[in-house]
Amino acid sequence: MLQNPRYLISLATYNERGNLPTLTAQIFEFASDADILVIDDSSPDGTADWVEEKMQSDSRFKLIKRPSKQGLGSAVLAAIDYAVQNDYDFLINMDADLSHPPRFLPMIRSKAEEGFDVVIGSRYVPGGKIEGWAWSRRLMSRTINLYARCLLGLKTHDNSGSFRCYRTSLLKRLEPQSILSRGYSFFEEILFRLRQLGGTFAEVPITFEERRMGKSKLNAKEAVFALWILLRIGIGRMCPKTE
Ligand SMILES: Nc1nc2c(ncn2[C@@H]2O[C@H](COP(=O)(O)OP(=O)(O)OP(=O)(O)O)[C@@H](O)[C@H]2O)c(=O)[nH]1
Ligand SMILES: [Mg+2]
Repeated sequence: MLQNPRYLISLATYNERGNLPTLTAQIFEFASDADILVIDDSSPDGTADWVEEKMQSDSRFKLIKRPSKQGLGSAVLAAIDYAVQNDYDFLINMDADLSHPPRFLPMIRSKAEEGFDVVIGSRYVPGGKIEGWAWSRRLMSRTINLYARCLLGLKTHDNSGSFRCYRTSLLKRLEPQSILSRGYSFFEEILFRLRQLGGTFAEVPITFEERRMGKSKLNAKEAVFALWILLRIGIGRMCPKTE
């Protein structure tokens, strides 16, 4: 077992300045020993400026500032690279819109420290909940999960949520060029790739809370593109190329 494992918590942001002060304060309430990495795509609302100011007085804040909006999946890939390069033992990813309550961090960490390589903060295991979603949004999310389970052969129940802890020793073995997704299909795809590498998975129930401030970045074009990428990966799995 790891003694005092090092945790990096990654937050991909695009116009989340209004949410970050509350979110980061809550994260440190439940995980004061962790560092927080914000991956910001030059948000027009000045999210990165707020992080830069915090970095002056608190060395636990880290920032990757990218020149343009490049997709949520690519932001998490940048966080994976940072966690591996800087020798963290675990990477925990969360959305920055307060949908992933930090009170679940201790439970997720203890499961990871039990030995699981990937711990999913799950809406779809007993005890998991979603607050604030209309039935149509619930149906869409359930359908995407079923689609991903069938196409990619995943055994876990919440494959589209991003609140997860990854063991970096497993992430090190990923070949970043093998990952096709740059957007929202990243979360299903990385589970598929890590499963191929023999990773072990656990799901702990969380309550997902709909964002109260700021706007969603998920649009129809991104959603359709995500479905297309998953279909391509699924076809590749079912019809492997023979040389
Ligand atoms: N750096 C970066 N962050 C992004 C990008 N797209 C989304 N995000 C962030 O990723 C997180 C999840 O995005 P949301 O817009 O909340 O997407 P969602 O949770 O699927 O959709 P909602 O439930 O409607 O909020 C938020 O913290 C966003 O700010 C991107 O292109 N680049
Ligand atoms: Mg959200």
